[in-house]
Amino acid sequence: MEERGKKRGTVVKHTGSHYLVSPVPLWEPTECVVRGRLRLKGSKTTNPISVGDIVEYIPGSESGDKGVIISIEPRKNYIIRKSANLSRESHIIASNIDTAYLVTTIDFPEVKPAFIDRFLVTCEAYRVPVKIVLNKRDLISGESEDKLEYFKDIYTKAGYEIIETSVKTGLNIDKIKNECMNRVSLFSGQSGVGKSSLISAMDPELVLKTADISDYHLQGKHTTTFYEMHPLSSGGFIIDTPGIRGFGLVEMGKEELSHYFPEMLRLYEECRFTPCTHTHEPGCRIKEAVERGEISPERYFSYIGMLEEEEKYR
Ligand SMILES: Nc1nc2c(ncn2[C@@H]2O[C@H](COP(=O)(O)OP(=O)(O)OP(=O)(O)O)[C@@H](O)[C@H]2O)c(=O)[nH]1
Ligand SMILES: [Mg+2]
Ligand SMILES: [Zn+2]
Repeated sequence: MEERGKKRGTVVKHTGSHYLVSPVPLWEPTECVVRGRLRLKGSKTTNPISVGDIVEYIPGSESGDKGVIISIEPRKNYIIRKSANLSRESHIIASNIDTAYLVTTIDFPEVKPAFIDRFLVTCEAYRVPVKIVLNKRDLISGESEDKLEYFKDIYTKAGYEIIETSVKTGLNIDKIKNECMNRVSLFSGQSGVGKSSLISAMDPELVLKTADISDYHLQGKHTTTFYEMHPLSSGGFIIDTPGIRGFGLVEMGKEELSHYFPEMLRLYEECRFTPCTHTHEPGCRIKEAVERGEISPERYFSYIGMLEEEEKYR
């Protein structure tokens, strides 16, 4: 096939049937399909191409033909998950990310540690720098203040930065906005935590669809339905994503898993036997650290949960 008029661009939206590609940093999205041969090469993922991918493409014609994506450049990093633990198929959330912001809340909705930890482990495994955004700070009072302090203690001890935000009061919106300048940032997390609201608050030119969480289930309603990159008027690009229902880990070796818990990796060399799974081995430094409170028991339980899952499903 002739490759005349070939361009290099970034995938900025995935709608299921087609992609929008823009020659970023220029913002000129054009609709593209994937060349058949390329599709076949895509291994076990439901989407061989994701938002954030840098591709070569032949733009569409004036007469209305769609453009064609002809190749993908190797990824700097990406975030991948399984929709369910038993599922064989995995899904790439986004690729080539400078910072992933894992948006979460204490209440409304309540986000489970298993979800947070699987997301964080995946970021470590696929080399994605990640920060935790604790949104809806304005809703936290009374008993929830204790839950917040507890949460902060767990994740700062683990080595993660936590940014408390509120779209309602504007808390730390400017801080995130400044951080996102001239970079590619991903906003991900469960439905209803306020990803689209945060992005809209950062840039008055972006008005993304948002919706109240349901009164009955106190869960989000999956308002954002596409993976989409938006240009910030202050420079840089932000990827908004649909709320994630279940975050299943993509296969990892049992020995490898603890390397993706930064607080465990730090002590790994001090275990008497290596490789050590930090479960039954004598002289395990990690277990000692949990007993002494240097590693939070919640994170250790999460680790054990993932380890057992690896055994069950592989
Ligand atoms: N009180 C309060 N409400 C917020 C805050 N941020 C977002 N919300 C509300 O939370 C609800 C859900 O916000 P969205 O931005 O749609 O959430 P999302 O994470 O994009 O959800 P999905 O697109 O479904 O994944 C909306 O009613 C927002 O107005 C906040 O900081 N404080
Ligand atoms: Mg949304
Ligand atoms: Zn050990």
